Amino acid sequence: MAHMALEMSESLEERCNRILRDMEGSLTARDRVGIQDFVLLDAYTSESAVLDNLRKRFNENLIYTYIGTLLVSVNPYKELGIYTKKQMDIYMGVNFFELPPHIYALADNVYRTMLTETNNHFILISGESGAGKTEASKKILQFYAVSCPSTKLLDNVRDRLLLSNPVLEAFGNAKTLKNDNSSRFGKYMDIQFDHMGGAVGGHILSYLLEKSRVVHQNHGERSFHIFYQLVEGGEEDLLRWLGLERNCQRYSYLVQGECAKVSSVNDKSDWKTVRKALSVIEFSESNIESLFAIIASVLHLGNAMFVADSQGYATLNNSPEIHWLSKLLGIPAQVIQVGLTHRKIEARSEEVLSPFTVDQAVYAKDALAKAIYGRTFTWLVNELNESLANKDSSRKTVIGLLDIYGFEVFSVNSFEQFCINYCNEKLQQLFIQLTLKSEQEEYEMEGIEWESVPYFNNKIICDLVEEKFKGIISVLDEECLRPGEATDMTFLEKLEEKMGGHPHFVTHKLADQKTRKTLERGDFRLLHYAGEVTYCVVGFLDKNNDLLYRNIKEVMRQSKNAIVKHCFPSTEPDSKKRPETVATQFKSSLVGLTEILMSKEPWYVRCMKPNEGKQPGLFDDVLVRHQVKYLGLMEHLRVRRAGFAYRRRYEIFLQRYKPLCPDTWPNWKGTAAEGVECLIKHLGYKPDEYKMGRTKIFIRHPRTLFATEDAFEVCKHELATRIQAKYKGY
Ligand code: AD9
Ligand code: MG
Repeated sequence: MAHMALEMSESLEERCNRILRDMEGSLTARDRVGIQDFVLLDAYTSESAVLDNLRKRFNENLIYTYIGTLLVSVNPYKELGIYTKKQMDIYMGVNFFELPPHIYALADNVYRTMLTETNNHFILISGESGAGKTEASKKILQFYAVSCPSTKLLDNVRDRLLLSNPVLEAFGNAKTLKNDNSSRFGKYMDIQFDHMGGAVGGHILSYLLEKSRVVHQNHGERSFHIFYQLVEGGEEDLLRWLGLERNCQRYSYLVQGECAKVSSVNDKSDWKTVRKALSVIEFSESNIESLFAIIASVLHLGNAMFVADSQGYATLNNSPEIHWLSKLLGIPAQVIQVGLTHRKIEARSEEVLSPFTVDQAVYAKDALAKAIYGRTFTWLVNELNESLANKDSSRKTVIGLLDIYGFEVFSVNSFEQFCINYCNEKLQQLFIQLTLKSEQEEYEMEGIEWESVPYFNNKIICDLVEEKFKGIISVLDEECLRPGEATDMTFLEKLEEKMGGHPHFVTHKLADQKTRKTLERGDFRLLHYAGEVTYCVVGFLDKNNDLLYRNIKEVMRQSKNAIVKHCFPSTEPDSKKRPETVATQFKSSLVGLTEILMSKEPWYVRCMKPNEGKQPGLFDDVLVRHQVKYLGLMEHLRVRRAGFAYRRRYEIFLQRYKPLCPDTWPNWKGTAAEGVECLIKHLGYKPDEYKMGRTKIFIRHPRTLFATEDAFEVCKHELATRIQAKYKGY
């Protein structure tokens, strides 16, 4: 409030100058800590200057920098003590540029814009694997949890929103070589607010979980956290009931990567958090039991060993695993045994059981483990949504948080990386459409003089992957339609034949000419916007098909475990009708996501990785420069610098600020554009600070708008006092 009183005695111009001084800081401070908004950088067009500024700030533990309202964040890989309640209070309700850049400032600004404009927003958090996206999204959620109005009812919603995170992370995150807590699914979360700004509900959409991780992990990686949490942290009674030993090494599905223990992860205490969260979110005790029974079943399934009988067929005689599976899933042991060692085939309108070889049985077992886990994950998200749902039908506005798996390149990349990197291409495309492209188109449409900024449009790569009939996904689906004939290699041959001439596709034959790096037979390479990735085609067809034998589904349908029963409903279309392939489903879900996002106002957090070694204090110039390049920061900066930070339709601008000028208050008779002209003349806007378009006013710097907004607040306060005084006697 003292702050407010000070502002009231300041003129608009004085205020602008003060903010500008604060922003730029003294020259010495600026030398040391760099500039907090790249837009103010003198040599703003030079990549080296941007890099220098990032490095300077990183070395001073200043991980955040703006480009206008876009927030750039560099992962510090250490606790900085900047996410305290005190910090939240500092940033609450304060204009964006008056304090050092912070994720809280962005969160607060989005929130206040949503409240004043009563419209929907989303925050797109992007960056490669390990850059800090999930951490950023958690900080934003925590900020809202603390800063939004609170009542007993709202506190309940708040707790559920917050606790949905550890639960989802336990089931959907895992240690990879890039990140000890890597998101293996995409997450879009809407936080719903009522007209008073209270967080009243939420909704989560999840995207393509990497379920192959359940049965296989590369060296140095783990399966999903929940397995290790249960084995390490589960209470003695619970483990006994589940038939589990407290030793991850005992479980075949947990030791593929040979690193069940991770120093940065505390499975035991995480277990406690998850267990408590499930209760607060009000999962019933019986559902919680069923959930852990499923996790344990997957581990038992992984240990089931098939032995070949005299004819070479798989058998599973009396294994203890089958006993536990039977108990935990509530299915007779004999039924499970037959289900895992046979498939049903149709022979002359009759169904007969055909026995598996050991290899086939192992394959079917893994497919079942993946299906159970994947479907349980979907069930979990639905339950969380049930718990977060706001049943009240009054109008709400939302802030969406998008935190999806980041771009990743390993030494061997498979179908999963192909999907993840395709998803990142789509998000980059969305970013381009919403910022660079639409920004420039808007200037043109509004008749504002503008020198266009060239940028790399990655649409060409999105098309290469997703175009109907022609793209990689189409070719893959085509091959999946030729069971028995098509193989991963025929898929590759078709790609080479069809995409050979594409500038972003490198075949085996062309490898030397295009990138001067040879390719192994069985690989293809894509030149993504974020760098080149070599994909190994082995497993592409299989993972895209994601088939589960019909009779094993029927077995699961008999389960007495409530969640399994729910996940394998009897109404499920049977395998005679071909389900959509994984890649095609993923493609459609990304189209759906793009539509959701396009209907909202965008905000951006661009996360960067300072080094590959997850180390604090190490700033790798080459790595960061590469990210500056591919994240399109230079282009964004150029557009921002040359353009206008804010724009408002004349009608909206006039409606809000007309009390600030006696000529426009209370009623303006002329057109909205004339009213705005009159208003800003009165406010003393300088000619280079704004431009009048066809339908909107464009304001160059946010500080001008903020100063106007502050003047409006003061005016509102004065008006309220006058009204109060007038009606005092009544
Ligand atoms: V992935 O695409 O899901 O693999 P993210 O989500 O981008 O990736 P994440 O947020 O999980 O990365 O960050 C990786 C690790 O970096 C975290 O586990 C923290 O140890 C560390 N990190 C990230 N951001 C911060 C931060 N603001 N402060 C401190 C951080 N540490
Ligand atoms: Mg993540």
